[in-house]
Amino acid sequence: MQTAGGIGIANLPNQRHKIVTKKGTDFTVMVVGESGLGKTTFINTLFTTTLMEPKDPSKRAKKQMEKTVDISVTKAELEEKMFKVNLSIVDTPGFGDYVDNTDCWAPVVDFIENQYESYLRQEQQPSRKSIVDMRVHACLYFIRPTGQTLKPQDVQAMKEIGSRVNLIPVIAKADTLSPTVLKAFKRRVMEVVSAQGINIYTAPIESEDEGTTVRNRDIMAALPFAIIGSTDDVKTSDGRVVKGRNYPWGVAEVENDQHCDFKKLRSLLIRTHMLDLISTTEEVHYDRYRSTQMKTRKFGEPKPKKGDNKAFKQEEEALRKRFTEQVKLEENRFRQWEQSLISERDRLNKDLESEHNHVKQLESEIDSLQTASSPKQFFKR
Ligand SMILES: Nc1nc2c(ncn2[C@@H]2O[C@H](COP(=O)(O)OP(=O)(O)OP(=O)(O)O)[C@@H](O)[C@H]2O)c(=O)[nH]1
Ligand SMILES: [Mg+2]
Repeated sequence: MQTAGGIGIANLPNQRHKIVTKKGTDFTVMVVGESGLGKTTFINTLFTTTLMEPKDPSKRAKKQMEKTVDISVTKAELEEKMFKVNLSIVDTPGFGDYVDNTDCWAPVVDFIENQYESYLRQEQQPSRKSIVDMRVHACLYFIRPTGQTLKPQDVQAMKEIGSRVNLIPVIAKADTLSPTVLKAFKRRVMEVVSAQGINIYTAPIESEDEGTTVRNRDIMAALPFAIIGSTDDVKTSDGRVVKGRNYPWGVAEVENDQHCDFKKLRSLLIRTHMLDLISTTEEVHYDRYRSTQMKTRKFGEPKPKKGDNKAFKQEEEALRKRFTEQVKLEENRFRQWEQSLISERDRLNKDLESEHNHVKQLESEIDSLQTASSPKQFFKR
């Protein structure tokens, strides 16, 4: 449960007395990004390395293989020297399950805003003792390790998410890139982030303590954090047993600063910057949400529902398409039927006309027969 020297949360009360309550502090981290980038694995890794005894390995392997299909929350209580943190980690299904990914971020943004909304409503209640606070304090955005640059889809999603919550960009599966490629990739990602005006979390660096300043600078310089996720114990060439990934060339170690930034990210989240994440969420992001909502609606009024649920929209689109096709089909059938009716009418008309002609002809025959015979004779008879 604890790394050397504890996980550091015992320092939190010294930094901010306000949040110390018997109940403890709520702290929520969310992971988002494309499907298959190791979000679920990262959560499992975080829990096995830091917080919990390894669970049944067979179960864990199974969990890793499965695609996350719903937003799910894993909870843990961290406690150190009487100070308690209720940690929630929110796992989300990866993007890329839909044909059109333009609004892939919508469910994530919905989740974040729903938590703000729920807190806002509870704040407005007379009794605020039992407030459930699931506001997201940090959102880890997983970037595919392409070695190239950010995709337009990532830029869009990061813009939307970063304007609502503390966004921490993360390069997934860092073991698949060589150190040189990784370094260049990190630089390019940061260039795009600043060029596109994406709002990412920046921690305060300066501190009264020289050591802390150096450490903060070191953590922030690592952005976007390159991570390796694994819950497997593997043996290194020098005989250590570590969490990592086995390769023919050696072991990619999760908790080795030479291999990836997992430790830095973990430290930022649950040790060094937890408090800053909590206060910026409260003072910047939640405050922004609250003031925008207050401007646009009356006190106590529920949030208007948006019809931008991606799955729902696509289903609606498919239904509409099917309906239009069905109508078209029916219309065609009707037109054909109409056509056959018209030709049948024409045929009948023609028949009628020829019958009519026939009658006329017969009449004129009768006429000519009558004029041929003498009318006198006729009357005589
Ligand atoms: N090489 C490498 N593979 C990884 C890493 N992390 C996870 N994987 C593998 O990538 C695959 C997908 O991992 P998941 O954790 O299920 O990915 P996810 O992001 O949760 O995927 P969705 O739930 O579909 O969004 C699994 O086979 C993992 O073992 C990593 O750091 N490096
Ligand atoms: Mg998953």
